[in-house]
Amino acid sequence: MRNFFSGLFVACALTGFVFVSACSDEDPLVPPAGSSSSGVSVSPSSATGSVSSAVSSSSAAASSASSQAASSGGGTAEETTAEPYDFSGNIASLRAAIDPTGSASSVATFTLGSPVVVTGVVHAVNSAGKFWIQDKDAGIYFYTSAGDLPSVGEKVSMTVTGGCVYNYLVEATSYTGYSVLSSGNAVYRRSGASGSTLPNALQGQAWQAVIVLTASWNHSTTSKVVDSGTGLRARNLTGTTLTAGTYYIRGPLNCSASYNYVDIYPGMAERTGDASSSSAASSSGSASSTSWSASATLGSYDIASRVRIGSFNIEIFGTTKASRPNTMTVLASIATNFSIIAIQEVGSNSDPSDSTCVTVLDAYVARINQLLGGTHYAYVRGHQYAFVYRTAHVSMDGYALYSGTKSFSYPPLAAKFSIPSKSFDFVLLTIHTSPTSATTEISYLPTAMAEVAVTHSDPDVICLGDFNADGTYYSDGGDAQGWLAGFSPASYTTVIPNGTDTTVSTGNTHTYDRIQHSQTAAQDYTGTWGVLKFSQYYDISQCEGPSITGIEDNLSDHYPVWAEFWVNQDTD
Ligand SMILES: [Ca+2]
Ligand SMILES: [Ca+2]
Ligand SMILES: [Ca+2]
Repeated sequence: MRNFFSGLFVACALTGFVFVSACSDEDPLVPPAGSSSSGVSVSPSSATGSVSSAVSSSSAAASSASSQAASSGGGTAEETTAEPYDFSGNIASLRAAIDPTGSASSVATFTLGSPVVVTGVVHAVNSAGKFWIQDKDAGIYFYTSAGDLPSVGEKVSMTVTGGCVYNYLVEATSYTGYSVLSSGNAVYRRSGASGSTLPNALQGQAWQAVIVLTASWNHSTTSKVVDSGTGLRARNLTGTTLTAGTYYIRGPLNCSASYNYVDIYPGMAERTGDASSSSAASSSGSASSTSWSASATLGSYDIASRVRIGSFNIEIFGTTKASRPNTMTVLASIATNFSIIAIQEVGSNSDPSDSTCVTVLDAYVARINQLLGGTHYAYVRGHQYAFVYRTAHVSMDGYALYSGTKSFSYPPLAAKFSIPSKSFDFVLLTIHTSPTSATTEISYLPTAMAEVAVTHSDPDVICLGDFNADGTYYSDGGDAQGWLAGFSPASYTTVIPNGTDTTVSTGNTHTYDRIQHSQTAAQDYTGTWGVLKFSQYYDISQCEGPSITGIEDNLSDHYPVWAEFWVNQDTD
């Protein structure tokens, strides 16, 4: 049998963000609100690039040093996000033990009557013994004299023995039994939006925002307004001056009697790539806000038992779309719902240049990782396709453009994946048919699926993408039939049934986007599938587009489709 994989394929490595942390001066035990100690740091830098014939991702770590914490209070601005973490670490209980009313302005350091065991993912680090953790319910600041210096992304556990409330900020002040349970965990961040208030219970949680600086901002100068409508501010605790520009910032939500703050530690302000921000509206002082919404999710899934796989035609996903920060943020947030997401129309809706694809995908995956804090996703690509995947959830065991016996307008991309330490291994084949050739090309897919099954030595083939399998392009067999014509239920499962609306347009309900799998994967399919309709999950009001801001079409003309598979039911 001929080698199906002699075609062009380009592998890309994400050289993620590299954050250089710094040391800090010893903090005063209880710092004054609004103050910041010095610290030496190097500004965050980002580097992206590609290499041939290898897929890898560099590690990135955001962490450490500088400044104190303090203060809290009645600021305004609201959470737009959900689903921070998938575990309860008892942090809400700890907060309640320290501040039973949830509103104390000051409580002197005291020994807890009953020590509280907590578990959380570290999402910001100040200095040894001083860091922020969060679980799915709550976050809290540790302000102790302990010598432990965790890294962002570590899940830590300890028994908290003391606490205080300083200027409305609830703090754990002593603990025993510190241990690191795991590392490299994702940091899910909430974001602010206008019109509502930030309850104190959100203190200590991981936050993200956009800040526009119309002038340089020294780390020792006053806080800046992030959202003039809500009073959310930012404090530059990086130890360095940030020059005028637009930044994505991420850090713990701190507070005082007057404001909520996003504290920016070293490595946690990322320039968006704007040339300058002179046109940005100024609200107070020299900063103003742009809204950044993201981080909603479909809901968590138990990765110990399931893998969620999506497919998304990101309409003409080129450098123009990639240059729109808010649109990119939502597109990146969408990817975080999936362990693997197949992308079509990377670079072009037909034949893109490799360099454009690499540029766009580097930026896309960097943004995904930025949202999560750390390097979690990587990609492989070919032609107008990519598989963006979460490296802790799946192993990518080889990929190549299809070059089998059938001819497609845009030769599909195949990749072999497996689940570490579980039985499920499978081949993904992503396709975007040429609309005018859809009938012919869809009829070729069963053959192509069989061929990549042989090539990758696994009968479990999941074919997913924009089939154009409806409307005037294709006679799908009829909505009552449910399954896609040419894919009889005896041999294939039609995951996305006829009649499902996968298009953004309100003018049709076509089922262009599909997931078909071979029958050997029936044992692996959970029966759970869906269509991610943007507005149901994300505030898209700030998403930029060619004309009108805030419409779904600015993201794509297709919705993502997805399905979940068991990770340990596979026998072939
Ligand atoms: Ca298998
Ligand atoms: Ca529609
Ligand atoms: Ca199977």
